[in-house]
Amino acid sequence: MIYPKIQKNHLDGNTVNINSVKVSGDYKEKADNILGSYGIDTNGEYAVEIKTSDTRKTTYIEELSALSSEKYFITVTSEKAVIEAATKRGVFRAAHTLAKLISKGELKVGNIEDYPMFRKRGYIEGFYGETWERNCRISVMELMASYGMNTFYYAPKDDIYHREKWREPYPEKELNELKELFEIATENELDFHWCIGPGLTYCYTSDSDFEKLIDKFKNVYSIGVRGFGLLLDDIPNEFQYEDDAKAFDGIVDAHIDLINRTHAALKEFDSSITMTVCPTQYHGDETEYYITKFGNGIPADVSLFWTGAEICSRIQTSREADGFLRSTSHKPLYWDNYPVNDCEMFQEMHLGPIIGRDADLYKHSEGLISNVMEYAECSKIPLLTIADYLWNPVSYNSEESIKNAHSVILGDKAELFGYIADHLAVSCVSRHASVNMSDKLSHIGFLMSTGRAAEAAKEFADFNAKNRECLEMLKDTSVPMFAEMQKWVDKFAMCCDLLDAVLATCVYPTDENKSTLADLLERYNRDAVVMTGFCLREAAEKALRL
Ligand code: LTM
Repeated sequence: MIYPKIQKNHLDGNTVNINSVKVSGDYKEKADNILGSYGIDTNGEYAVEIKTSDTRKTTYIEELSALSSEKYFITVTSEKAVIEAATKRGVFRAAHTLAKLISKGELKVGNIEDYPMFRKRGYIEGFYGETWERNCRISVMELMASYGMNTFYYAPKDDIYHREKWREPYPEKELNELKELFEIATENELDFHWCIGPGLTYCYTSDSDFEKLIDKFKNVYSIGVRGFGLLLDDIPNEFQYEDDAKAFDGIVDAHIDLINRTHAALKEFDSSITMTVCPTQYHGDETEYYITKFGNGIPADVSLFWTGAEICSRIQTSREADGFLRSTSHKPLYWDNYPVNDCEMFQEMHLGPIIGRDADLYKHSEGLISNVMEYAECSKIPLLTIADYLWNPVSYNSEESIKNAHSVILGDKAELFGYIADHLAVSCVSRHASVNMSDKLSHIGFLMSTGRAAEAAKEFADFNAKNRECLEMLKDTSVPMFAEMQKWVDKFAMCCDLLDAVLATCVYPTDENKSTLADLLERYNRDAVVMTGFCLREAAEKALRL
């Protein structure tokens, strides 16, 4: 099985065993690069023909009653594979699919018809905290593009030129860095949206501020960017300047005025510019005064971010999305605050799969953009599941998807990684974690209660030996993801020590063992880093009937 799941996979003939290809046709160079990046020799024998034609067949998606530039077909015979798509983006998607099938040995005679269900599928660097480094940014972009995402929003709260120093143009060095990022996104078929958050100090009646805002957009336009975002989240709800308070009835009127003027100025400058906005009320009840007035007051072609019923929403439903459309005259573009773990969530590591989003949300929303964690490598795990969901939400299976994500990121380390990943799933989407450990302890408890104490002790010891093996692996900070996780690794070490102490106290209930256990327990509980999704000591002691 390859991910994201193919919509219509009829590769049901004989397996085509190849490890080299010869590409011809449209976008040959692009396809060669993609196939080469999977280690496939592109100077080989097996022919791959690429044909592009913009027809109903290559663009129309029945389920959406809409056209898509990302649809593609692959027809496979024992002699050759033919890719058909309307655009370069379609060829890009097809080449990744073909490469994954070849490298997994899953290329078979037959055909594929594939297309995404959500229109906008992507992620936003929109968190508070240290901004991602260049290499992390590139690596996440390349990975997510190869799993079908098509959108990237640049909005790091800690980029001073995005928020605090919004009035200042990017200095040359920072502008060049942004340009490189834009170009890498574009090469990877990701639509790049640069966002600004001026609301901390913006004066809505100041001509000078408006001019500076438009100049800043032009500053970023100069490097090629055409997607722009104006974010009004996490700013004062009240006017900060007397002139503003006199000029507008309320803050929402000032925001509507700002967006309309900005939209008009940008469109006049270049009609191909697209605009996204984040309102100040970006979550909650979609019928409230602010969001209703805001949505109806801004142009119809402006995309409107919405985080759902909560800032970090457990669920996103089609019913709520419809309500949002009725109230605001806009389909929501979900700014989904998962897996982000900033602010008060900073002790949690969000490694679980995305869940709780309706399978038919693609019909009721403009798309979904996931706000990522400060930890770029770790973010890849949940992001891969989000990419799967967004491409094919109807066939999405969170358990399969997370298993695949572990194997994509960690390869042969994936199985052992499961011992810590079991715990790192507590988040807004799920309070449910430590499932494997809890099952294991229940089974040990069962052995104890049926008089098999020695067996129970052995199972307990074996289990913790595996936890320790995982712990040793995690100490290798040359693995980028493990380097980011050290705070949680330290807590996991305490967890292993605690389990061993429970076992020792159970087998030899000496005063010394009891005191060690008490000390460890005190340390474990004092440390606020979130690890086990239940009371570890109680569960372990219960299992061993201490
Ligand atoms: O969610 C939005 C629109 N804004 C901020 C984000 O920047 C932040 O990362 C998340 C999570 O703390 N919450 C917000 O309110």
